[in-house]
Amino acid sequence: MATKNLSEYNIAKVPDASNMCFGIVVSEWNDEITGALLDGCVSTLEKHGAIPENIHVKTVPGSFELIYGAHQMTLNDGFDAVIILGCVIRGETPHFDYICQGVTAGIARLNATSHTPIVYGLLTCENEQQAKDRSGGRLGNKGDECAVVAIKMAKF
Ligand code: DLZ
Repeated sequence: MATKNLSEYNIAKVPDASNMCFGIVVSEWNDEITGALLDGCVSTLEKHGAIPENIHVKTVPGSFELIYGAHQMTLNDGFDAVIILGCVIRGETPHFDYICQGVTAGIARLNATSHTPIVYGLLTCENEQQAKDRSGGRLGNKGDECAVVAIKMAKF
């Protein structure tokens, strides 16, 4: 059983983000979950000094479109890091596996080829409860974790 709290981190190891600019692409599918991921992500970026004008949020219909959205953001030289936020929940067909594999491979490829780091905030869950647990519930918020990673990678 998972125990790691996604919102816990060593605050002393997070650089100041006041001069950094972030792009966030968030999926509308499972929007209750992705909205909570976005809230966590933005508030953690701001907690570390990022100013709201330097946090640019764009939505895409589903997680598969996160690849295109992230790619477009990396073409804009203004971002120090790009974060993708999405949630895929297993259904009755193998669609879940194709989406998870497609997004993961697409974002990994982009990350290796783009000069802007991309942070992978895709929840891949067996059911809605697992998604709730990781978007501000029992296991913290993946959005918080992504914000901290984005700041560290922007500094990198
Ligand atoms: C089609 C689909 C399904 C079944 N499930 C999800 C999901 O759980 N999470 C998600 O973000 N998107 C889902 N989608 C939509 C696909 O990501 C994509 O938007 C469509 O296949 C159109 O390209």
